[in-house]
Amino acid sequence: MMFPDTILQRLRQAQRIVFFTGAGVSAESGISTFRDHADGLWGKFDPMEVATPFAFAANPQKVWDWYSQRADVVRKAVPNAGHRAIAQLSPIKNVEVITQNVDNLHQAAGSPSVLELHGNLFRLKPFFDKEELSEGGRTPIICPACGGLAASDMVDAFGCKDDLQGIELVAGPVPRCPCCNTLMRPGVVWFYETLDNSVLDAAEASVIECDVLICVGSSLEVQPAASLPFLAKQNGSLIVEVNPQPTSLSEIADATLVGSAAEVLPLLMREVWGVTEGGMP
Ligand code: BV8
Repeated sequence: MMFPDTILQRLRQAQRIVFFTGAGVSAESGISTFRDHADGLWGKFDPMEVATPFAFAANPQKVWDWYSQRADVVRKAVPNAGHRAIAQLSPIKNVEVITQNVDNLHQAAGSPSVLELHGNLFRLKPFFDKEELSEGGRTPIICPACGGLAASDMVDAFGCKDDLQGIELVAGPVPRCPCCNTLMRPGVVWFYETLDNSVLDAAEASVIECDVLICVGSSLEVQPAASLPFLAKQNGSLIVEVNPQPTSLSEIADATLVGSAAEVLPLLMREVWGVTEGGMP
């Protein structure tokens, strides 16, 4: 058995279960993680050059190229047994997925409730560079197509969201909104950008109320996301960690399952809740 009886009991009785996930849950789908061992993304690229609004303002094409290459990898990826195991628990328990990942794989696996703390690769949005607009005191207005703030003399007042059809995160010149000419960017949260308050508030409420938080595949290095599992612990949740490596959470976790998401999560589902690949106990 994976757990002492006391913990097994609490897991089986739990009604509200949060899965807090990081890049490690998608590693076995062929998507690079950021910080672990040499082939992590931040071992090859400087996040300050590809994952901040300043980097995009300075060189939008370089940032767009980096993200469109990542998007190509994600488009070819499929959910692994770890994503599927989490999705299979949803029909029998109140499960919330809170992810730092931007790859849409939890949704693709069938998880019905996913909070994306750092946005989503495939949701583009307008880039608004305040400096651009302040020159010459042009009055900004909200673009009717992309919702960005655009200089009044640059907006097609008859524009609409449909005009953005076909604009995707693919290799090529950085696209612009056809109605206001604003550059488009990936809908992810970069360093030095605040998370969407409504998403963060929902995530905090969820971890405070949950009976169990299962932390899968995160180094817990990035704030404010990394504080959430600790907030759950402070509020009396049972904490289980799934990771081949120890993290700062390991010291306070009630159980640490050393191993990969695709190996451990199906075992966890079967042993604790009797859920198998077929999805039913
Ligand atoms: C912000 C973009 C306010 C999307 C990313 C304190 C409080 C507040 C802010 C800060 C603070 N201290 C510092 C900051 C600033 C900064 C920060 O946290 N910096 C850190 C690095 C020091 N935070 C921010 O800027 C955040 N915004 O706070 O706004 C503000 C405003 C202005 C000025 C200051 C503050 C925004 C953070 C979001 C950044 N965006 N990415 C994208 O391109 O993907 S971060 C990036 O890291 C990804 O989103 C990623 O999801 C995230 C976290 O990484 P992990 O998911 O944990 O992945 P990692 O590779 O690190 O670890 C993988 C783990 O998996 C490992 O443990 C490994 O052992 C394990 N593993 C490997 N294989 C497997 C496995 N596990 C299971 N199975 C396997 N097979």
